[in-house]
Amino acid sequence: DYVPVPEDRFSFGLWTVGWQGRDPFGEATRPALDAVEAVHRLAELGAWGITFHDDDLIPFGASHQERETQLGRFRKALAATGLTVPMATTNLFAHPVFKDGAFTANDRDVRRYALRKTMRNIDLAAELGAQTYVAWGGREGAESGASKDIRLALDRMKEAFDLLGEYVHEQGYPLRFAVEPKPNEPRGDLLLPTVGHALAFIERLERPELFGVNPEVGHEQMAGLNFPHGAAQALWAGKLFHIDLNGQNGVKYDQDLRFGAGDLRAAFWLVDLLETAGYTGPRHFDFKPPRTEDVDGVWQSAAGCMRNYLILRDRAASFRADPDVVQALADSRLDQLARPTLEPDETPAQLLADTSAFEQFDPDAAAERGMAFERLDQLAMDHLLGVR
Ligand code: 3MF
Ligand code: MG
Ligand code: MG
Ligand code: MG
Repeated sequence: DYVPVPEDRFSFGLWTVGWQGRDPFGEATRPALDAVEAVHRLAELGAWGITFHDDDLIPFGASHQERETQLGRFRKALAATGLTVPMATTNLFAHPVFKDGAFTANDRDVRRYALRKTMRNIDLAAELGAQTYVAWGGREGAESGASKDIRLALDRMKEAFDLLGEYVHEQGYPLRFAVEPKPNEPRGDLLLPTVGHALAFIERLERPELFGVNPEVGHEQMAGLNFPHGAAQALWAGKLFHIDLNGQNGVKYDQDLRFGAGDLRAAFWLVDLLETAGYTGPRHFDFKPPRTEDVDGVWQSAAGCMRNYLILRDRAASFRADPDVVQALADSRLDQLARPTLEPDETPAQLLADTSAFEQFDPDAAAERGMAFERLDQLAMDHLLGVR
């Protein structure tokens, strides 16, 4: 049971299973993973898609011939396995040229280069059938105050996304962008640090309809935020274009644990949300198999991401189907929350004229009503822990 199939729409970044375990304090603990092998292994495990940064697939600085050879091998592996490329993204953080950012680097020539690097990979993404282009600004940020004028940097960020939106529109690519927020790491402070910042920024773009968000579980949790709430607000805004699933233990460095590790309750509520809110996008894992793992451990970790999602999907469905839960939801008056506060077309004057809303309303009596949330939450815990 809990065996993933392509219909589950699970996808993995090439950089996730391919992470060699290099961290700021230590060298790689694992050999490099060939993209072709990654495609075959992921397909065998039941995944549906693979995603990549340009440089994950084609080494930075590769010649035209090397690029074509590698793309040919990759395409062949995709065709042989049926694995799809639902999303692609640009590496605008690894090469030292991006040490002060890409779209918001102080150096103008670096910004122009970053745009060209991105456009080149957008062409490839479109050619491989991707529907989403993720943009994580890993080096867009600062360590000190005067080094970055944040308002000007946001002007430059808008300029970049407007240009890319225009490009995709002109080319007629069926691609939408998903901006990935992160509060810090590798920069001391990053621009567009949370889902909320990104959503507000998107509305200032020239083609906002082409832009949504790609929230990552651990990134919001690094900021101490409630990830299911952030994902829900993105859904509410029609902006959850993509999602990075992983695990994180609270406010610390970006742990990128396999999905289900870390804050398990948040994972449960997230799966409950995605499965009940009509999210049809990829279930994309952006995790790092810990550097303690050998190659077998990498695939155990990848399989665990999908298995945990499927277990949580099952647990969330059993929670929603339980008649005691249905009753508990009513006791907690979720049905009332679903009801508009005003009557249809009710005006301010009509509300002012409704004495039951104020003059006759008894706040003390209303305050005495318990919300019964603890019983409801314990039912959720029972389902999550598998005892119901
Ligand atoms: C960093 C990330 C990134 C993005 C990736 C896709 C390397 O914390 O999460 O992964 O997800 O660049 O845009
Ligand atoms: Mg991340
Ligand atoms: Mg992360
Ligand atoms: Mg990510």
